Amino acid sequence: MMEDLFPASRVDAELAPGLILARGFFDAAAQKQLVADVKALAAQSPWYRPRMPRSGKPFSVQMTNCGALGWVSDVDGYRYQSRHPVTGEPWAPIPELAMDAWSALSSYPHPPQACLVNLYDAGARMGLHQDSDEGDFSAPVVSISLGDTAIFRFGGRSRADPTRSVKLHSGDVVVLGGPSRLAFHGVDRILAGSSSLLPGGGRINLTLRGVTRPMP
Ligand SMILES: O=C(O)CCC(=O)C(=O)O
Ligand SMILES: [Mn+2]
Repeated sequence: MMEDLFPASRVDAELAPGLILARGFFDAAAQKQLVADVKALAAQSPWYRPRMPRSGKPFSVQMTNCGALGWVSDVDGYRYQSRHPVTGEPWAPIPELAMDAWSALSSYPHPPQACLVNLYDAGARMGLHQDSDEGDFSAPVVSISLGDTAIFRFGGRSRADPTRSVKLHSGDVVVLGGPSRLAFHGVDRILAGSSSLLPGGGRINLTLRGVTRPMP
């Protein structure tokens, strides 16, 4: 399949109105620190494999969360909750470096309430979807890539809108805000062996979000 890929450059690019790609936002040292942070948070809030609503089909990605609220999916549907679905414990705090990316890139005056952490192995993918389970869309979504390169697909606010793809490398950060807050997006595939950041390969994605309307 032909992929309409943006060239990799280290400058911030507006891929669509409100859809910003901050290439190489995290340098190698920061990426290593974030991996250590994710390892630590996963010791408190372990990886688990969510299931699709209704069908109960397992996701190809493993997930955990950090922050006040975590996004979960099971046969009953998608929702945010303050406790890990398997352990019943509160989620671990959001790593400081992830908070830094939010502060630098979100242009939003409130901290994130949720951070979903996705773990992709070489065969994992994420279908085209909108991030629309939040009760309020005024905060952008800030999404951090670590490890193997992902082919990230994005389109418009309607599933039928045309899509384009871009490679997300380790250290890149994507912001879905403004007119692109509800843009469809997904991960078509992971380029196995493209990064040596994670022992054993694979990719980690941290997705920071606001969930409820902030108090005035
Ligand atoms: O892994 C990514 O880059 C995107 C993840 C995503 O869209 C999500 O978890 O909602
Ligand atoms: Mn998403």
